[in-house]
Amino acid sequence: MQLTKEEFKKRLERKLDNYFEEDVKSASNSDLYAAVSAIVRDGYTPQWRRIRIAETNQKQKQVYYFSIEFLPGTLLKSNLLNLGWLKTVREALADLHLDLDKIAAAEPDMALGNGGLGRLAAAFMDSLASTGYTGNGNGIRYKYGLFKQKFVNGYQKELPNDWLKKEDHWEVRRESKSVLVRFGGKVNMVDDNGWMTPQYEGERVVRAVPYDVAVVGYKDGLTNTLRLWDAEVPPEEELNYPTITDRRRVEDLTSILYPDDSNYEGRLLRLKQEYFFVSAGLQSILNYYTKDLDNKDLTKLPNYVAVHINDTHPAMAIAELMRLLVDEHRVDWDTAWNITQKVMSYTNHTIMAEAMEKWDVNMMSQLLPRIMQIITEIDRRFCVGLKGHVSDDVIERTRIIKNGQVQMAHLAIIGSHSINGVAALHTQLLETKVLKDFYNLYPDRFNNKTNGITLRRWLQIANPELSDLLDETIGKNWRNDSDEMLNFEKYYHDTKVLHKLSDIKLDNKKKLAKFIKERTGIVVDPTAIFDVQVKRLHAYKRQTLKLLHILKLYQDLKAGIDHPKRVVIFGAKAAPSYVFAKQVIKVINETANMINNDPDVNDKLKVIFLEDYDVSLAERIIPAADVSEQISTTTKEASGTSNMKLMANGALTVATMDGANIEIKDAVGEDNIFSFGLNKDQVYKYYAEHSYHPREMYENDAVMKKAVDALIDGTIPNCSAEGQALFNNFLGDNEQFLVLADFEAYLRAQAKIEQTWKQKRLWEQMSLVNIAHSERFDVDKTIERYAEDIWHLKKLEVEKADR
Ligand code: C3B
Repeated sequence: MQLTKEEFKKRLERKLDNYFEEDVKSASNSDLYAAVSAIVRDGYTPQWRRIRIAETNQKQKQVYYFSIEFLPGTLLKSNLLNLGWLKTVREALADLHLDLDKIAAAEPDMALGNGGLGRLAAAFMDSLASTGYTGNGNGIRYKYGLFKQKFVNGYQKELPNDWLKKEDHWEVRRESKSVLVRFGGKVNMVDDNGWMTPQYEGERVVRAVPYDVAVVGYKDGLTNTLRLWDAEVPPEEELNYPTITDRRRVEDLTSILYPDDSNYEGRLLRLKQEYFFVSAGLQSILNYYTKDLDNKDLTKLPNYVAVHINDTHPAMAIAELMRLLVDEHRVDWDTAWNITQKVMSYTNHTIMAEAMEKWDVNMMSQLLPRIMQIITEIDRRFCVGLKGHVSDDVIERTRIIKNGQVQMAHLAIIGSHSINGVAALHTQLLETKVLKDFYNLYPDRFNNKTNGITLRRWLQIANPELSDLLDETIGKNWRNDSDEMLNFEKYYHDTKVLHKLSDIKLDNKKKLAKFIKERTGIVVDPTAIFDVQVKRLHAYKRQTLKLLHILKLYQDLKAGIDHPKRVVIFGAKAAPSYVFAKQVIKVINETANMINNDPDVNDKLKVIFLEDYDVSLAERIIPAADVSEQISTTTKEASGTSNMKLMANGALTVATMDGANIEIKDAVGEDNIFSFGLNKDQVYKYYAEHSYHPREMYENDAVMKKAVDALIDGTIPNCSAEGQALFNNFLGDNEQFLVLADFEAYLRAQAKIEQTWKQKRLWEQMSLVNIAHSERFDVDKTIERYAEDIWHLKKLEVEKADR
């Protein structure tokens, strides 16, 4: 639907008047945000409804993406862009002396995710709608999103993120779609007319109420649904929850997102959360299938429904679908298993052992007695089926229940028809190392789907100036078809375009410098190299290697050795219980404090650790980056996605050959990336031979020794304990992230960066090549591959007028 500026202004006045009895002059940004988002909602709601009707009529297959995290960030600008209204609304507001960016900043981030995994899930939602596939998100409506990070004396402090304090403007409560979820109690199997049926005793019943968020596709796209479940006391069960404490226990089920993205904690509650959203989601799918689609034949379910298990957190979906089919719909086991395997597919997002979920059999039996029975039966049949075909060792290694624990990855693999990794190297490591036994059993189930990013958010919204330059050079169609971005490479020798590119970057850096000044009081020079590392804080991501580089630069500058000006920018949250990660934050903050206040260094080097990194902050930092730090220990970063966002915004990558960095190198060519460090074979050799002896490296390399010693020789004030902890870690033979092994190569790569920086034109040319080739990581391409290879979806046919 088209919207004119005049029409928008009229609607704005009306909304402000109705909601707040305000006018445009007196309204606060928060009022204006509420009014503009209401206009947007009015814009998409009719099509949202019409598309749901079309879905029911056409009965096409739909995918349900089950994920314990979704990290969309803010939605106002994204919905405006996708409706095709962004420009009109921006201009209409400007006519009224209002700034869309300021109004949009009043929206709290929907931070229902920790990092890459949750952000990818949100990008997939946007992409499914934009490419025209019916895809639904299924997750949890956490009352508190990922914690707000504050630094106090350099230490990370975590504060609650009460994002729902103000009303959320995008969600719609759909009480009529509520379902009941059962926990605990006893289960007895009784014969009911020849069908063994569970009888529950003493269980607790919780009501799952869905809140639907519209996912507005780009331009001619669909409007899909992200369904987030909240837990309530069922009205008919009120007597069973007589006290406030009883009630709170139910509501607490959905109150917090666990801030641990590769370890898990709060075990029992986490297990409850996992079952809660999986059961609610599957029940609502079956309700839709049997009632709305009026389909009684459950053997046809795989023709209509694909359920995707995003990492192992929703893996119980396999047992829960079996329960629903066998217990509630009386489908025999073999048929139900066949249906389940065809419906389910699973993505693995990490090979870090601590992130492979395992649940205690006793805990699961108490909390989910029927599910535990079903998993036991799946495990039994798996073992029986393999007996005699493979060695007993293989069966022992691959079975689901082992040593009193339920291996969730094994359940996910055994119950799915597709298992994918998230970058070529990652998938290769799954097949040849981590899941090798399974790959031997089911080679056809394994496939790779390299991650992607939404260029709509990371270019069109976050970097409008660069987007305009693309329009002016290659034409506007790249906004619909990212392949066209490759044409940007034709401007490799175009001085005017190269200059423009550099002006745009400088402009973005000035904006970020202003923001840094407002946030931290620190003045940074926008002409310096903006060197960016933004991602969760983890030992394997090696913010520590960056720290050692900073210390080396500092020591050089103190000794009169010159370097081009550099501003190092970090954004990273550490899991609250992750002691080492928090020590790293403290040491970086104290190092930053020391350097930023040292007159000897002047403004040659600045270190800025911005608090509370989230999607909105990423949108400010990424367009202003010159250098993208992707320096994880090779084999450890499954894919990475900040690498793709930074590349699309013209930053040059310094990278180990890990995760999707390898594919970035393939795309841009060796000359347009700064690659360094151990390859995967060297890393595995260290592990296999126990031959990593960092102390020898340290003793034999004076430069390394000096940088590492700065951690303990009193150079950095106020962090002797934390400095010592890092020092001990670096020098231990069991330091599995091999930081010192890559130190020298990293310094060489950084020296090359400095030389290249001095060749302005070459830098701009490399930047241009990176932008052009970021089309390879357009999430729409990733989604097309999932839709075709895994989910077998067709696009929904919708009349233009219905969109
Ligand atoms: C992340 C991985 O660490 C990244 O390499 C990857 O790009 C993203 O997932 C998306 O695939 N990841 C995460 O954020 N949380 C986990 N629990 C596991 C992986």
